[in-house]
Amino acid sequence: MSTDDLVTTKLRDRYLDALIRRDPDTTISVIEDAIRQGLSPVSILVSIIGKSQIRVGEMWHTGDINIAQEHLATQMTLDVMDQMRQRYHATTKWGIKAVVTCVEGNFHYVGSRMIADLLLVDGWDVEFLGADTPTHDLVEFVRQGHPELVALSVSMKEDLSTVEQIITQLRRLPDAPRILLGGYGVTDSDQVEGLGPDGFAIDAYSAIQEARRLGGLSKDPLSLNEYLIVMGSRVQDLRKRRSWNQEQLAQASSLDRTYISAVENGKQNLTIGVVLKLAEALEVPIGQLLSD
Ligand code: B12
Repeated sequence: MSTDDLVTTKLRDRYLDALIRRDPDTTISVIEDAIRQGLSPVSILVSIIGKSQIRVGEMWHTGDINIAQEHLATQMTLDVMDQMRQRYHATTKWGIKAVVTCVEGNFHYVGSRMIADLLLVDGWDVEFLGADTPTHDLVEFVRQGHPELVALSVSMKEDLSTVEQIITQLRRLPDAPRILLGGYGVTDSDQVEGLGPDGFAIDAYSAIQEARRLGGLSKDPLSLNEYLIVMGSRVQDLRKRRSWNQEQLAQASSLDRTYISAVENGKQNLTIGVVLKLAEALEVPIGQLLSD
């Protein structure tokens, strides 16, 4: 196991343990540790929170915990995800709208909340409808709101006929959106293709890539310019959290103030040496400035 995997496994064990012990403070501090150690939002959501939720659900399915304990754990996780939403902000707004929802009959909404959150961080305008949205109401909602993308979450194979109905009805709309399908219930690509969505993804990593492709955005996670904008806003955010002005950061990092200003505006192509200086001055691991 690599050091990274080991770090993630330890954090996940602590997170799951806190869920089962009903200890919300520890769930939050585990995620803060994960952020400090430079894990990206998608890794935290999928590898720590998502996998723990799967374990909690399995414990309910096998009768090791009851529904009240499962509900509390899920609620604690949603609280943690709320906090993550406050923390991560999109650096670029694309002006493209996505509606994210579970199909009618599907109550497994944590995964779709993750997709909605990752799209938000990626710069989409997102309307998250949550669990069990009736097909008729969803189609009407889309007709009125004109989103460019509808992301449908399917957790059970039994829901596939509902998906077929939704796709058929959405296709009939004058301003039909692109349709992205995903979730635990749609792992068989042949079956999915038969339903005719525009895109399909089995995990959160590829979900955002697929959404970008359908939205006509660059397929690469970030171009160099976008990356510099992201890094610049991270530097600015960290500086402001210390209540420093640009001059103070310039002094702490032995750089020029005009240089700091260019960095924060995403106008400066940085060397690794400069990133190191900034990370040291801001007292964060270098990965927190660099990671995608
Ligand atoms: C937790 C859980 C529950 C909880 C849900 C709590 C909640 N509020 O979410 C409760 C206890 C309520 C529950 C109920 C039931 N469950 Co349940 N549940 C699970 C479990 C263990 C984990 C689900 C979860 O939270 N995963 C964590 C999230 C983060 O993962 P995820 O949902 O897969 O999402 C990820 C990806 O799939 C993807 N993704 C998700 N949505 C989307 C959307 C798009 C567009 C894209 C691109 C990607 C994407 O990205 C996410 C992040 O990586 C799964 C098993 C499993 N391994 O998934 C069974 C499972 C889904 N449940 C199952 C069943 C059978 C049921 C019940 C029928 C049980 C019963 N007898 O009542 C009910 C049905 C409720 C309903 N009508 O929906 C079965 C479904 C099997 C099938 N028929 O296909 C599963 C697979 C368990 C099993 N192996 O039997 N369940």
